Amino acid sequence: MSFELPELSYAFDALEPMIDAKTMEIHHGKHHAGYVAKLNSALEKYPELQGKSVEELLANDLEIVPEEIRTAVRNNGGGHVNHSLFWEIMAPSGKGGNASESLMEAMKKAFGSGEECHKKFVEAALSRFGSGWAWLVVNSSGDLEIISTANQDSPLMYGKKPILGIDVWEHAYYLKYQNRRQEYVEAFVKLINWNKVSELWEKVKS
Ligand code: MN3
Repeated sequence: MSFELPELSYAFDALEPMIDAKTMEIHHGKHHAGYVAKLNSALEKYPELQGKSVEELLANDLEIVPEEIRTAVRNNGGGHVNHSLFWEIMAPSGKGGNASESLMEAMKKAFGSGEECHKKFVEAALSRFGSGWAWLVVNSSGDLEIISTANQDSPLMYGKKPILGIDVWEHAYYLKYQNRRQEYVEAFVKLINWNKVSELWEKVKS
């Protein structure tokens, strides 16, 4: 069994004008597809790992993955799982709904308010130096936390479950925004699929 590129649930141009169709097409069809292909190729010599989920491979800093392919699985398994989540937690503008009552309560508990959570998330996305991600995760105590990771590292490697994430690699925004990461981050926030994030929260917390 090998990993597969998930289909998008919307068209490449559905997130316009915040994220342009060309960026979506290349990001999904070239970058994400590349992570999937390289992950499968890294696992070729290790049939015993091929039945594992990507979450199992990445858990505990990839402890079950042999040294020889650990970097490849870290980068490409991380790339696969990160992007799979990324596509799901965006929705065409105005269609993403709102955070559920339960998620809102958790935000208040962790950050004081929904606005403060939002602010910390944006700060994490802007302050990540170079390529990486900013995340809203559920930690091992079941509380929300904002973190950022370098490259394609997934919060799953550190025992944290992501329910929202933004890709701040330049490939995610360069065609439209060039070096203006802040404009991209502000646009992304308008695309968050809060219905989906709330659903993930329900799943992870139980
Ligand atoms: Mn990307």
